[in-house]
Amino acid sequence: MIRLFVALDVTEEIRQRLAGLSGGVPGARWMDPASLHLTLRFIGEVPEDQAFDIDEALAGVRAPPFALTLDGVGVFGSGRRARVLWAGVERNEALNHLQAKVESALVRCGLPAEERKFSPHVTLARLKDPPQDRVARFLGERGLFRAGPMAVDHLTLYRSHLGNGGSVYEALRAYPLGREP
Ligand code: 3AM
Repeated sequence: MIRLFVALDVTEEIRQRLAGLSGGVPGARWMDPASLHLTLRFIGEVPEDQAFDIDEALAGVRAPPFALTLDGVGVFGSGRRARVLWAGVERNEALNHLQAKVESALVRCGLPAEERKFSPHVTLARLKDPPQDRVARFLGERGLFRAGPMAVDHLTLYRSHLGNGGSVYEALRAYPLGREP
């Protein structure tokens, strides 16, 4: 079985801006800047032969390239159960369109539909029982964060290797946007 997800890569310029946000929350596990990404669809564990179908399905996604802007920071979970610090994404119809195309391509190749609403973000850090005042201060101080626009011209299929020190992400294949069939 292999654990897969589909994401947009972050350009070097934006990577550096996001890396500049790290720090200030004791116990937070900050993402390695090289691993920053925007998940479009978590796939999960699939048998390797199904990965071939997924690859083919993603290669068939037709959508134009576009640009996106990162806007603000936030947290999933609240209080002591805050789990993830993230950078948000300005409302973007092209992004929603692409996500919907990826979703329908994956459902067509046999994966169960994603039940959760798409809430685009770039994970900055994972938290475990963080000091609430420090999370609040982080959000307050970084609330005006903006970066971009960033050009999006491909999707990437990632493999996630679970490990003790956190997951390691391996880019398996990139799929350019904007090709003619
Ligand atoms: O891109 P981020 O870091 O927000 O949290 C996992 C990570 O999200 C998420 O998929 C991304 C790549 O691992 N993820 C992990 N398990 C998940 C699940 N069961 C999940 N997303 C949805 N359902």
